[in-house]
Amino acid sequence: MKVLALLCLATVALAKHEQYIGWKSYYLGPTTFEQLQAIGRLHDEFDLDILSHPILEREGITLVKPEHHVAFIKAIEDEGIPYRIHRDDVKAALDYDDMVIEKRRSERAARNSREMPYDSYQRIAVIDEYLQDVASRYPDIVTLVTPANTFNGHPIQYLKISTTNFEDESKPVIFIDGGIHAREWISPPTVTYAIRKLVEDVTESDLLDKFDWILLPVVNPDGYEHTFTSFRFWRKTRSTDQHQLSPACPGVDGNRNYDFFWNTVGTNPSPCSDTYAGSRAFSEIETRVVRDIVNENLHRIALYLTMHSYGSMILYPWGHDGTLSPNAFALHVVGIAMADKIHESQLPNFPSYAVGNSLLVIGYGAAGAAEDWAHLVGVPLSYTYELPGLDGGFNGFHLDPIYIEQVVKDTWEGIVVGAREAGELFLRKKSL
Ligand code: 0X9
Ligand code: ZN
Repeated sequence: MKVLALLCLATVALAKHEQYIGWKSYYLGPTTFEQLQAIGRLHDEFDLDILSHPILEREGITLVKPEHHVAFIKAIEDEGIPYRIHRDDVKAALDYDDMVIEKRRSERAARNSREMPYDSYQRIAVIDEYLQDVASRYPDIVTLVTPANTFNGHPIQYLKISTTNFEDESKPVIFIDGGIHAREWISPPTVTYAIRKLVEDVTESDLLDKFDWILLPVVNPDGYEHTFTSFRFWRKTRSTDQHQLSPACPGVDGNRNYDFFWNTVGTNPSPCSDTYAGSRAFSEIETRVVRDIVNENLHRIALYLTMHSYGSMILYPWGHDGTLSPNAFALHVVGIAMADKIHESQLPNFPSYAVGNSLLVIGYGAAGAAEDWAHLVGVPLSYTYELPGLDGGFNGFHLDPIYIEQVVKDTWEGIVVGAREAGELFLRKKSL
């Protein structure tokens, strides 16, 4: 019976991921900064889809389309960049992932639990329902906000968590968002887990008493849902009104759409590209929602974290040209403190976090990113987290679902330290 059920699931899964027939993925392990920069160039030349950014002496993973295999291999060999195959058959790997997800989903449905599960990646409906459920169970401290609907009409939802109904203006605000890049599936659960630790399973009550929180698990629900239903490696929004080619090539890269040196580096003018910046800054409703949250609370946001993956990095401004902000010392010290804390609980087989300026760590510049814009307008501590990916055990995923729970717990430890440090700096500044 069990075998029959798995066979049925496999048949359903096989109908999907047709787009990835012939795709392969490779590990790239640059050993010099020149090689790291060359990968940035090859990215444009071969339309690479970098799933996990390499850094010096640490491999990353890139997807390569069938038509570019031969020339791509020649180019990385010419550059002397060490490489090895990651997945020889990307479609088969994704089909297998689907099967496991579906199996976990049906087991969960049978258990009929109200808890947000961390044993698999969740569809947007599960996350939405969780936010609504928490808000209705804890009305004294939780407010559900639905500021807008996406291009495809899906509500964007976030929670405001406060013991003082957001009325105590002396409290610092911590704002965390996730899921702006649709395919980065480990991002939303780190935000929902923060909700759990602030509301349902409180072990750090100072964080609730001394701070107000804004938690937005999925900035880009249209794209996120698209990664489950149609296109696993979708990154952008799903708007079709940006360019005459947009109906054929929907979407804008949300992390190129902020009003920070918009469309100057690390973007591509074609709407068919994964790094298309849109027709103008804040063209997307999703980024406008984040913008409005920041602007409304600017006078007291002490810390902004935007959750991405993969690569185990904590990145800070300025990401377009690698220069440092006047607050770079604090950004670095708090970044290191968060990483150090994560390292205490992290499993030994996980890579340790690299902390630093976005461009200098990743090796490519990108303008229009959320972390830079938030810092520009006045958020003193603003970071992009590239959450860990880990290969092994599973098939197509870069973080096997068996590690979700571990990663969300580790990340929470980093958030705790970040919030406390940011709170201290906020109070010190106010008393000056
Ligand atoms: O390229 C991005 O948007 C981020 N990496 S990802 O793989 N998640 O797409 C990095 C953003 C780094 N921040 C800045 N460039 N400011
Ligand atoms: Zn991302």
